[in-house]
Amino acid sequence: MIKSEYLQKVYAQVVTRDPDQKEFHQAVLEVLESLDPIIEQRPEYENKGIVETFVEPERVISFRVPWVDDRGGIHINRGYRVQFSSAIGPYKGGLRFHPTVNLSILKFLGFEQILKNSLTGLPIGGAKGGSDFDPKGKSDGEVMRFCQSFMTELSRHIGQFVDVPAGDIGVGGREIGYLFGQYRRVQGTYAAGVLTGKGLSFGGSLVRTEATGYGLCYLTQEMLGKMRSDSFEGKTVVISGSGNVAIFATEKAAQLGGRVVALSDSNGFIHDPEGIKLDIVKDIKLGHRGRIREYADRVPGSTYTEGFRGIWNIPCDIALPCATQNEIDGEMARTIVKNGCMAVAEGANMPCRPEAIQEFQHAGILFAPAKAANAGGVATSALEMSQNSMRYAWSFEEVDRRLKGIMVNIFHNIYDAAEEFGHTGDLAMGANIAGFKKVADAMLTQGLI
Ligand code: NDP
Ligand code: 2IT
Repeated sequence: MIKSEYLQKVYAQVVTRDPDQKEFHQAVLEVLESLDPIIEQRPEYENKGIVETFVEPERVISFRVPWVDDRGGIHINRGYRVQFSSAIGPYKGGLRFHPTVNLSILKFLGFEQILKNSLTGLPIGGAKGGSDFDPKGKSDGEVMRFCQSFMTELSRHIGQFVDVPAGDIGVGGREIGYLFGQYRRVQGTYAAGVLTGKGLSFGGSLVRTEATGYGLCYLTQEMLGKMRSDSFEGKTVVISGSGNVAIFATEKAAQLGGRVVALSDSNGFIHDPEGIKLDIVKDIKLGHRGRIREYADRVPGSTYTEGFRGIWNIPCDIALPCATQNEIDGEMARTIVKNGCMAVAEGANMPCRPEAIQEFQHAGILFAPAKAANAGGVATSALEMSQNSMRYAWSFEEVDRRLKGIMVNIFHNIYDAAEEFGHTGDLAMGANIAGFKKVADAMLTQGLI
């Protein structure tokens, strides 16, 4: 519930302006509910109209993406880039290729990205983009032609000092390679810093592939240490999804002594009580883009169950949702609590519905919100931009050390912000306040309005 009349008015206007953008409303409400104490303390935010400016994207670009399939059939998809905020740096955020993509989802993701990027402590603004293109079942040639067409149009709107896209759902190293190739071709310039998540031979950074999942575990480990004097050691971990974030969260959780027993995709989930064998998952997912059900055919003692929601019935000490938004509702959250879970950290963006977060907080379970917990991906993207500017590449150990330092800092920053405003332990509130304050002060100082 929002208390401040000013924030209530801002939220009402967001809903009235775009009544159908449910995911965007959800993300805005979750943030505004946290801002009451800081709005009370800093009346200039209201007097200068900071919050109503903050919730309106600086620019929304929508474009046609025509492409030809392997049989000569013509397809038209829709492409978008939401350039939400450039108050503290060039627009920065991923591209999502998934049939569900629409403006509501991209605006929620772009909005969250502003706060997340602010929390990294690095100079990057917030953006998100993508297309309703479905890469599943498409040949490499089809994906390449789609990416080329997408970038032909997007290229006029981005640049290493303007807007720097990266990957997200459905966009990994293969897609970034095709997108970069087309950017280079149409612009006639080698500006490596225009995209992140690039291949290592053309300006990519070591650790970027692993960064979101590793960063999630570094922050979770710090949270367990500071708030429970505990760690991953000996813990049972359930991770949803089996894409980039889930795979490298599994790797790091296991390195830290945890036992990951379940993974999922949008069709179903696997359960391996002995601990997931990650080399087999990598072979299935990264080797030939297969489905997670193959795991159960290859590993005796493991099972596959249809339906991705059932994964949260498996008891665990630590839950890391790493698939997509709104996958954990109130009922699943109650099951997770009942089964004795001690910590939930969001690897995906907004995987927990508001009722679920309430369940965790009421039960006294540790909860690390996405904008802090999964910030390792974009933070390492910013490290990739730094290396591109220097025309230099750091070692794996160097980037990993910096990533870990950033995640530990984020944890302490959000913990301290929650404490300062009288809500010790409420990391969701701490993340919203700390992320917002930096951007709001930059807006005030620059006289953006
Ligand atoms: P991938 O495309 O690599 O993997 C996505 C995974 O989530 C797949 O297992 C996919 O299953 C599953 N999934 C996607 N959509 C749905 C759905 N509607 N219902 C159920 N399962 C679904 O993406 P990432 O791992 O990169 O992204 C996962 C999450 O992490 C997203 O929320 C993303 O925004 C967030 N994130 C990603 C970062 C990155 O650096 N990549 C950084 C920070 C956050 P299937 O194969 O069946 O579609
Ligand atoms: O949600 C996210 O933070 C990402 N998909 C990564 C964005 C980036 O620019 O690396």
